[in-house]
Amino acid sequence: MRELVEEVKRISGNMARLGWAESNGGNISVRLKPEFYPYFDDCQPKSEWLNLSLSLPEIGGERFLVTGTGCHLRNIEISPQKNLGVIELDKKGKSYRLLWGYEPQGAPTSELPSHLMSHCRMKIKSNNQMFAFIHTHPTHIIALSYAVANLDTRTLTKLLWQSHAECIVAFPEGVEFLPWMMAGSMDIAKATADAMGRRNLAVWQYHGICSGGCDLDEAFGRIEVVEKAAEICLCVRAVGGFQQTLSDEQLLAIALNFNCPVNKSLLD
Ligand code: 2HA
Ligand code: ZN
Repeated sequence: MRELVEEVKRISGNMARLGWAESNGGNISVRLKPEFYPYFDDCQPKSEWLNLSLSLPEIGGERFLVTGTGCHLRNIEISPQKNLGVIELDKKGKSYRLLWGYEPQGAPTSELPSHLMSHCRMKIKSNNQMFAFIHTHPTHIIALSYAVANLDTRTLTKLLWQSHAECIVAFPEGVEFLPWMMAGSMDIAKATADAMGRRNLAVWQYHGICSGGCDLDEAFGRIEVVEKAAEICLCVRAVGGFQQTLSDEQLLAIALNFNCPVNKSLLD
């Protein structure tokens, strides 16, 4: 468990220093593997059962390490017990209680519905291999969601694939584009979870990005590649626009070279 907390400290510190987590922006959750459960078996629950207004039987009874609402990610490395908590869902996945953390008091991130509903989909689609979910505010991908007209999943994915030759390998299934919805709402949670059933990345227009992975490094790495591509794309646009770009044939050749099952419907 200590190792996992160290990993969250390292990832959240990096997110803050990259400028992706201003103030209380961004949040992280990890679905705990059963090997971590004994660590909390002796903890007196620190709260009553609290209603989730959701029904998530697929992850009923499971435990999650989650960043706290209002917490600044940069402070996790300084005081993890204040800024992180471990929650446990009831067997039906309808309510949760706090087992550890958020000292002296606090609650999970305002984006908890997006996190938990996405964990549900990721668990099912990956046959129980995906455990990490990150939401954050990378500058360039947000800027791109203002700069390009009529964005949709296909347009955004292709633009990113063409802006950086490693993209099609990092996210061969594409990036879901979600038009603006209210942060923390059930609408954005449902749309994000649906996206996570199809892909591993979802861009929230004018706001940020969500990423899932087997572990935090994988989820974080995916965002790094998207953000790098968005930065390159904006640089190119700022100096007069694309004079040439990767062709569909070149993109497919890269995917083939790395044995990537590319979603061809996202190409012309
Ligand atoms: O406050 O990033 O989307 C944390 C957020 C909300
Ligand atoms: Zn946010």
